[in-house]
Amino acid sequence: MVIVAMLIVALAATGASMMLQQQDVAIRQLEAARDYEQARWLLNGGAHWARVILRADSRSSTIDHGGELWATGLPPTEIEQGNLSGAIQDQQGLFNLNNLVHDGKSSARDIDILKRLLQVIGLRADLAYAIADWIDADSALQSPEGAEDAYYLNLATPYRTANQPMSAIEELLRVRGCDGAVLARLRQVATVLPRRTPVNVNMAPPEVLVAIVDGLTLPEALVLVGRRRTAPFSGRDDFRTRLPRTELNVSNEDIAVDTQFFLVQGRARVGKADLRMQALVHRSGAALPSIVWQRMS
Ligand SMILES: [Ca+2]
Ligand SMILES: [Ca+2]
Repeated sequence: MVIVAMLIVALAATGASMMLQQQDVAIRQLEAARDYEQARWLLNGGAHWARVILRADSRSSTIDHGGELWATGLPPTEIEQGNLSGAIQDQQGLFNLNNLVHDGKSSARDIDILKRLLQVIGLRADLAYAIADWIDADSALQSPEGAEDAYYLNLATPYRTANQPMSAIEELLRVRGCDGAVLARLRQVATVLPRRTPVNVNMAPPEVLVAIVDGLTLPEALVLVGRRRTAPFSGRDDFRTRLPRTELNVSNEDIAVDTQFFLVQGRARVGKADLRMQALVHRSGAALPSIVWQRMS
């Protein structure tokens, strides 16, 4: 009788503790979901805020440079139960890899720009051919260093050439000769945008200036970058006249002093949720910039 009573008490105790445990998990799951939702809500608000700032900028200036309000970023800001931080990054100081191909055809002039860029950052210049082949619509090699289906279909894990504009710079990892180290280096000077873009000479790192102005040296580019801090380039002609030597020239279609594509990055920490957001936004005229794509992770 005593043993039976003890068994009943033990079972009841186990059942009760199990119930309590399940309730605890459910509450924690609810809390985590609530934190996640709040973080997501904050990041969406942050993306909207960034677009409003960019619209205000377009109404107050016709050029874009690193000294403007949008470029200052949002340092980690305390909010209820967490913090929010973010930044708006210009994308047109970078070389747009999709510029390599116009209407499906490789552009020799843009391949030369990328070759100079690869060289100045210490990578093999002939990678440019494989990248152009990856994007151009045809299956003909740009040069023996290029790569099309014949190369990729012979790999241990075969795949086909994209033969279309890149949608993310990480695609480089599939291109012949590109690995994680190459991608990390190229990220600092190159990007992938949905259409052809000129380089904003007010935002370009010195290496990109060297690439677009044939013959410009890296020390000369560093001087230009130093001077534009106090006196940003007001137009294409201003940039051209401030080049250090008269024989240096650059095509109008390769340069700009303003930016239309920006990357908005944000991070929200609420309770146990730690969420990051990236969005590519396109600003055209004085309208609220549109979101080209947005990712949360
Ligand atoms: Ca501006
Ligand atoms: Ca191709």
